[in-house]
Amino acid sequence: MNDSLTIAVSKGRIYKDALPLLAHAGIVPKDADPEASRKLILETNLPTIKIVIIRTADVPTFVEYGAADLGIAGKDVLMEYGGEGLYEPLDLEIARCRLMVAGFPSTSSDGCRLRVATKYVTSTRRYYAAQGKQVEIIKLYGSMELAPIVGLADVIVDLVDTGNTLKANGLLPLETIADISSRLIVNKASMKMKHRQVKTLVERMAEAVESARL
Ligand code: PRT
Ligand code: MG
Repeated sequence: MNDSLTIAVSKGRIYKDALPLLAHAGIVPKDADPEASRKLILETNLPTIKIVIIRTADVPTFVEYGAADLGIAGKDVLMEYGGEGLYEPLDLEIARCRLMVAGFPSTSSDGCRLRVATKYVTSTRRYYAAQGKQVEIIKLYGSMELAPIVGLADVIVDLVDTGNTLKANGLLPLETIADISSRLIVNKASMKMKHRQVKTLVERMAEAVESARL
């Protein structure tokens, strides 16, 4: 049986924050900087472990379909992806932020349906539905902050960390939908077929999270 493991990670902040945890688990990529090397498959110091570099939103897809055994993805991405196709055994406590409703200080929909611009369509619909509110959701792929300014939407739903991006555009955080951090996810078949390797890796990553907390 094939005893190698492939781990899917997105470049950018998740990769950067995941490196120390992976190192603690004994995994060190040979090309430490995917931004510089442009490689999509990174060999590591361990011949049985490789890392594939993919877009954040594609990580759950790669893992669900078994193109990667494990992955690291933001809870925001996992909530949007949904489904029962993955295991999520560990909160890595990295790349933390909040999924928030934001807008101008005195936002009201004047009795009309609230218009919400976001790339998080599923989470947004679920959030308002839980309050019994029907809203009009406008799907955007970026620059959400612009939407209330140009009158495209009343509010936005987006990730907020320091709040500086909102502030720079005259917007305020209004409501928190969810606290976000990145999670280790595992393909269901790999969890069975490569149980020993996966379990060892999850345990080591859990130790790394624990010691990062101290
Ligand atoms: O950039 P790309 O299109 O490739 O994909 P991506 O934007 O999804 O990747 P990346 O690396 O930007 O984000 C990956 C993951 O990091 C997200 O899925 C989150 O789980 C997590 N994360 C943590 C964040 C932030 N913090 C964050 N602040 N992702 C994005 N932001 C953005 C936010 O969208 C807003 O534009 O930063 C801005 C707000 O930051 P503040 O500090 O100004 O509030
Ligand atoms: Mg980005």
